[in-house]
Amino acid sequence: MRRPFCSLSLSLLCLACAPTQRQTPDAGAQDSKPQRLVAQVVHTYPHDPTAFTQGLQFHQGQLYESTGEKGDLRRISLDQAAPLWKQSLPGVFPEGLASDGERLYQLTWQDETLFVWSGAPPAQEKQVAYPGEGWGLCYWKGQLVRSDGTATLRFHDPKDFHEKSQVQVTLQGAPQDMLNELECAEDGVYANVWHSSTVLKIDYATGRVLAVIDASALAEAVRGRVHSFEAVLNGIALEPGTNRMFLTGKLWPDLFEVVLVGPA
Ligand code: DDQ
Ligand code: CA
Repeated sequence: MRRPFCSLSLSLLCLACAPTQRQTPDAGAQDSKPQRLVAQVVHTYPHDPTAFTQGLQFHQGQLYESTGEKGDLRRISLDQAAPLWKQSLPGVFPEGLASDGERLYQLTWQDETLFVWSGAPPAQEKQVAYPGEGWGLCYWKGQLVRSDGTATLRFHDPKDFHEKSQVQVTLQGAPQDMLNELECAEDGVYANVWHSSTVLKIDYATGRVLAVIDASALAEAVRGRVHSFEAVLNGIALEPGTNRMFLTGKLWPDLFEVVLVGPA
């Protein structure tokens, strides 16, 4: 819902307003068609097949993973499946993981607790309570972007995690829910669609889906080596500097480096 009151110049009074819902005037059925891309595997690396991947994130030159179910934060490498370091988080179900370069931010699914980590190895600096579910998380231009299983992306202030604004994700006018792991890129946010082999690339400002990425070759590559209905594509990380893209899945034995190409 748009809040006309907030768009008035009475900005002081607007401090009390709920998060702003951003919309473009022409959002709707006339949305331009998204790009159709395919994720092609260029390298295959080992991944711990017991890791219920909920977040994949480069931080200070290292690769980190948040795992759900049993739950931990771990530092991993492309050379081996076993984590190089990990800290268990008993009693919670960890989810999305983001880095602002200085800290790691880790969501929980239904525990309404955000873990904030700093230092190397990371130490828990604080926990922040928030309402609702936590699915995916990434950091973009001073804000943490959160998915919660709905078609809404929420933008939070990293300082106290209060929600500043939100945007609805649409594909040619149709809301897209089940957005799970996220990765913030310069020109859009990548989102895994839960229980699918599809990754969406979404415009930050309008929520429009810019690209639909078919990552089914990856699910195909692990087929026969995963044994759970919940072993689905989840985990996207872009390497700062090189911009290499890595994708994996929950309980998958492989972590893939991919390139995105147009369909043949
Ligand atoms: N979420 O990632 C979609 C937010 C939550 C997934 C929870 C899946 C059920 C966990 C049961 C564990 C079975 C191995
Ligand atoms: Ca990520």
